[in-house]
Amino acid sequence: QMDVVTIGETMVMFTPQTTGLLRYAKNFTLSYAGAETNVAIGLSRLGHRVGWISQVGQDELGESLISFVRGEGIDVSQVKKHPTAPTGLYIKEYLNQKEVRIYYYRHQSAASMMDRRNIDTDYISRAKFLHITGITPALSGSCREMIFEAIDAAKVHGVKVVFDPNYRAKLWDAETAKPVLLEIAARSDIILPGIDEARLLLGKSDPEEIANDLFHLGAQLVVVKLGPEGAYYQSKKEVGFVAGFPVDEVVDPVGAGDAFAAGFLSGLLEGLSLESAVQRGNAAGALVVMVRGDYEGLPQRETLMRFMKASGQDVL
Ligand code: KDG
Repeated sequence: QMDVVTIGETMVMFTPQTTGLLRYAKNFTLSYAGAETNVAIGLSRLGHRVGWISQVGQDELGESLISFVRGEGIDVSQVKKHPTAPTGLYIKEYLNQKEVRIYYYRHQSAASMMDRRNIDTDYISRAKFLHITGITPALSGSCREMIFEAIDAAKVHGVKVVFDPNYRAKLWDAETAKPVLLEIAARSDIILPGIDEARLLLGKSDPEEIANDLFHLGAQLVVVKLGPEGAYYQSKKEVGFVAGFPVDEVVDPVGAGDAFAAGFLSGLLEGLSLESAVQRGNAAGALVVMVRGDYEGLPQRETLMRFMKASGQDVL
């Protein structure tokens, strides 16, 4: 029995220890980057059982990646090793204090070689939620097919599909992405778009109109993430808005959406009201942006509860 199963590529990330053009960087810190494992780590730290479907290279960095994810308490039994394609890399460049550029070295990576055969229906059927993002279908045609296969497997077994559109402009252009992301949205139960992504996908900026459009496609629950302001939610029965938590200083905004998904799903798994689940998502998001790194700030349960209590905001 599993609470959440997620699918996607996680890369080994190299972060330079100095600012300036990457060409001059000599010392790097090794870490890991992947939206889906960020969500998985967030859930695991909050005490939920999570599994990750993926593929790494048969190489040292692949071993490092698997150890890391396993170390966060995530089931890695569905992570395969590709005999020839390498583990994908993600390199950051800090041009100055404010400007960051990123470089992917993931074209034809081991994970991008995933296909339908990476999906074990039985494994997915044991979860309550299947979490997917719009990054995986951008990796390759076979990854796209795999995502639809996974969604079908979930649907057959009554596993709820949670979709974060996570549009990545470096992987595909908006015209190519749009129909694919909308097709996935149409097969998802819960959709968690950021406001900018929703604008890109639907051409609308009003959260209520966005949610209505996604309901027409077939969603049952939509949360539009509004950044530091908070999040708007809508189900068949309820609508509402939950304000974000005040943050001392935004050190690194990356990973906020993933933290939100982890906090929110954690709330749903525990049977909280929609409003409280959204609030828990907001709290996890706030905690992540106060720490440098994509997943480092993801809270343990005690940290999350303490932060919510100390915020001065009513705990819903
Ligand atoms: O959501 C944060 C991710 O963007 C980051 O961890 C890297 O998954 C990643 C990607 O593909 O850009």
